[in-house]
Amino acid sequence: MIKSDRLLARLDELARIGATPQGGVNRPALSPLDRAARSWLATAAQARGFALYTDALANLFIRRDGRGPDRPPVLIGSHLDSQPSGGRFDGALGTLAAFECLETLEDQGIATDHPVEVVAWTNEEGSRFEPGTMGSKAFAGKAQVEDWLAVMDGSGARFGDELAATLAALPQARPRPIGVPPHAYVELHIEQGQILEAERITIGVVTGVQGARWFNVVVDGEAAHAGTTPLSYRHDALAAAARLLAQLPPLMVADGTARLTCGRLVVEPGSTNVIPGRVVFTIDSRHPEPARLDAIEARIRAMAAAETTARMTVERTLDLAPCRFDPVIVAAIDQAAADLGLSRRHLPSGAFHDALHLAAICPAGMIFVPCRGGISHNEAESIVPDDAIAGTEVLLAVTRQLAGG
Ligand code: HGY
Ligand code: MN
Ligand code: MN
Repeated sequence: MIKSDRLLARLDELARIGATPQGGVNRPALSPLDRAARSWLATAAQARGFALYTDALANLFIRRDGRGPDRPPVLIGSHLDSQPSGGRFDGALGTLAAFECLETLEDQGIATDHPVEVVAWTNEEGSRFEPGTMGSKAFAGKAQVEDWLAVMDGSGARFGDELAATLAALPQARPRPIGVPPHAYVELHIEQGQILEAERITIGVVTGVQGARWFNVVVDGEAAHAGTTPLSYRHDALAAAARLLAQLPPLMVADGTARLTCGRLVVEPGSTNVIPGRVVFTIDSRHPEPARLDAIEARIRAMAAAETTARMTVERTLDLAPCRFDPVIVAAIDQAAADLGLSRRHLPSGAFHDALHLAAICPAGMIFVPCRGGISHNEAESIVPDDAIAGTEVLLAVTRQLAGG
């Protein structure tokens, strides 16, 4: 049994790092607040005698050795970075539940064949530095740190500089090569959707993750006087952007599984009496089927090409293929929930997660617990504490089974 009070207290403590007035968190990747969260967790880890490691992407690993130190570790964890108006549990629950499992193994003197390592992946959210899941993507060998060093955030800060500062801020963590293949990976996360709560189910046995693509669309029109320019002379970048964006909800009506979102739109020069000369906006496109992701992308590109009053260029900035989790891990999670007498159901993940990349290099799976109203990426995100405890008990049971303990 885990120490549920300890888990809940840690969740409250972590939520204070980057706390927002509305009860959420704003803990941008590789920011001083992210560094504070990492140091806070590292201090707790060192107090238990666990070893700390980081790699070129500043992924943080907390290790408890097994009987066979040379055996590949069972990795459990999630991420500590958050959305700007994020909730207290997205990423934090999975990271701290994993740490609670490590502490429980230590408390009870449970020896495992494989080492068990808690991981906090760098920049899962991708909201400060695009794209998301950088840490786990590079760990899975799908990208190199050099690909992103020059990426800038909205203030002009470089990813490479913030990465170096984050690594320097945790001297007690020993560097290790990136991508040491794990024996298995399991991540606990809130569902961020409405299914489990609506069906009054405690455990989501996640079968896979749907695909995700991000686009950056630049619309170049012509700034002009709002009072003197008739319609026929206008090259209104915002009107052109609006025409394309107005087509996204009909695409979701035509294909009820598609999820299309414009999360950011910047208008230049942004003056009341100037016709916008330039607009830059994002599109987040999700679907479980690659062919549908292709069709939606083709539609977006066709609409941009067909625009006559302004030039629209579409750049794809994220492309996460859908993944299915290892049946052995899925079955282990299902069985652990059953053994604990917990209600459970299989479901795919609408959100992407670091587990998507781990699934490419080792047996991987995810455990979901409900969140109230399915609300997430919102400061109002909340959970029922008993669900978090139940999810952590399932994570512990699966970890022990995979690690041989
Ligand atoms: O955007 C996502 O799906 C993840 O929650 N960051
Ligand atoms: Mn997350
Ligand atoms: Mn998230």
